[in-house]
Amino acid sequence: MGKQLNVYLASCQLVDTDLYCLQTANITEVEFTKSTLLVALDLRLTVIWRRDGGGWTVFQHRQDGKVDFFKGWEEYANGFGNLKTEFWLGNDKLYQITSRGQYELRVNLEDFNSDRAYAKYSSFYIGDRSTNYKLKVKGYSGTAGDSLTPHNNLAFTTKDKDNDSHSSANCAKHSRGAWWYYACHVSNLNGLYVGNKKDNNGMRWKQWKGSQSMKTTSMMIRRNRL
Ligand SMILES: [Ca+2]
Repeated sequence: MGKQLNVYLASCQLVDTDLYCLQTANITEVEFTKSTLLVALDLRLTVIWRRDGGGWTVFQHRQDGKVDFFKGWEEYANGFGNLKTEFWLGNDKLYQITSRGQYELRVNLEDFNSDRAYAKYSSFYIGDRSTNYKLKVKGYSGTAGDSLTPHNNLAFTTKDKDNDSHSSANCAKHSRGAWWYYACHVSNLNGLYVGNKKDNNGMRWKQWKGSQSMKTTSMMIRRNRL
């Protein structure tokens, strides 16, 4: 059995009916190897989602468009935004966390009619910088439909680093986001916060609402409890 790190809840907030808590370390599971402890300490402040069994570490959250997500490679590598509002945790941290074991992914979506849906993946892994943070995802279940498996095995692309398979365009520039684009996407949750409208450059999850942009999104991971 791993020891437990102390938990210090900084604050909790309700986003509609969902409870999000900000805490000072990632304590969902801790095995005291040097690397996991370093990762936990490096995260320090982590947003945890409490439903569906709890223990979900949120790495992407959007709710009102106040944080600009149309950012470049280094910002996506390091993370940006505000953990109390909107943020991207960072691709380097996603690699550090998901390389520790087998992780599952959950994507929560809400539109402007308060319709809600989710997509879960039983396996989720992000490669390191040398792979351009390549996405490995599989095992869909949920209510939103699968708009991520088509992005499996693809590198991350930002407006200043084109790793997509579109021969003549940079899909991040074209779609105003940053994602594991091919040419270009069936999901674009880091796209523009365009509000209540249909726009493929918005925060789209095609299998659920076509090109309708979302009001609220969260992407989160949890170590598989096998
Ligand atoms: Ca391209």
